[in-house]
Amino acid sequence: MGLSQAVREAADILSSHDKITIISHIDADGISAEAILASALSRDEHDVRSVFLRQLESTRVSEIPRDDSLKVFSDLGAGQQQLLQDEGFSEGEVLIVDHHVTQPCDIPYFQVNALAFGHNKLSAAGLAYFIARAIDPVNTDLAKVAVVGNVGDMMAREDCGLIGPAREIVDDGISYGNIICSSPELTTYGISTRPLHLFLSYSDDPHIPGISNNQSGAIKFLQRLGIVTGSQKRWPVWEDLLFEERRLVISGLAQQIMASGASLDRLLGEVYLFPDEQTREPVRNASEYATLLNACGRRDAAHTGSSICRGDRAGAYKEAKRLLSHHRSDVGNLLQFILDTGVQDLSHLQFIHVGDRYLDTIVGIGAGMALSRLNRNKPIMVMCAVQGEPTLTKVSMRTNEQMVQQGVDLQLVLATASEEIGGAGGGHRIAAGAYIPTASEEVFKHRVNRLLAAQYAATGQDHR
Ligand SMILES: [Mn+2]
Repeated sequence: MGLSQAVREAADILSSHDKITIISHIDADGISAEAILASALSRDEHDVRSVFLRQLESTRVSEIPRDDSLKVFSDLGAGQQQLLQDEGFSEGEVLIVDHHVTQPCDIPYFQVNALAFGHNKLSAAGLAYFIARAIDPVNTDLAKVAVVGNVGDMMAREDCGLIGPAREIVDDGISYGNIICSSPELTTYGISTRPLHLFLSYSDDPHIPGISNNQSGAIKFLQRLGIVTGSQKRWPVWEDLLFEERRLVISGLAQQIMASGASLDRLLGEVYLFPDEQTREPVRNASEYATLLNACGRRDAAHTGSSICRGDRAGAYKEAKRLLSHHRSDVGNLLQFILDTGVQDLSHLQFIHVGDRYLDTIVGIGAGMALSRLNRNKPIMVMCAVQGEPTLTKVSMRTNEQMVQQGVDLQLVLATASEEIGGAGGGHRIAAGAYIPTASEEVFKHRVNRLLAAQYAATGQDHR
């Protein structure tokens, strides 16, 4: 069976059920996937309810209603099929729409899994979109939400744009008229809302000498090009600049990067803009939209994020922006804490434990931001306490594209090291997380350090 056949079959299963419960993940991809499925099904007059879960685990199963509805697991489920079986979910009441590694199980639950068809750059929201489109082509307006989910799950990161089936979704949105693909465009985060000098100074993939993490350097650079004056009352955002001004900035940045001998590869790519949204709003482009959804999900407000995906630009949107500003200030405080406290250095790892000061759902973001301001040649690991789980420690790791090219694979490191001590972990090569027993923290970090050393050694690129 190919992807399109699985999608067709899933659409038929959905169409044949009146009552449907969607169980989805709380991140941007999970929220987008849920919103797409729920929109398509409501339009088709099904009775739909949704439950959002941070993780599908035994302590959370009670949140899934035990009734005669079809249970659609989206952005989760593939890796927890044994649990579904143990909990007594029958084959006929389950549909899995996921893109995570599948777990073998006796009951052959029907799943549409991107990985199973060889697509590792297609997220759950992308699959949900194809299913929605198969239910009714009228749902092509939802391509926009699917692009947000894919970008939120970093599907565009490695290739500086979406590829394969995910790129087909972009084309649907372009034809429908609610997506503009801007290319070649700066891939830096924050084109719609970030004041220009901050936008440039936060840009660190690739690292731009004299500008990345250097606000005054970024301001001087912009003044030198005549883009801003010294007495700026209101900072423009990237989207405000004229085409010629953008070209001037891009060639200036390219010169700085080339002068340092670094590669220009990741500077430019495809950026997805939404012309039906107001300028200077986070929903104006895919990556800021995804951040808004993540801020909702991380603060127990996934339903608010879903309302936004379904078009709310009033109450839910206002609430989400409030959550986003809290989220930003928490992340800022966390970053400052890491920089002020300093990291411990192991041979192949920089490490810090932030205790119970911050939400465990934001430490990964803090780790990513800290990495570019610390040693950019060693992966960073941040540990923190988990609220309400005194015996559990959350681990977040981040690295960068350069280290990935040298053989670093954080998903493999964390999955291996956590499994050995009875924890669980996974993610991507560049960003991964794990939950481990608090009692094993010391052993764990040294084990991770050794695994990283082995990865560098295997490619002969040990940097020490
Ligand atoms: Mn996902």
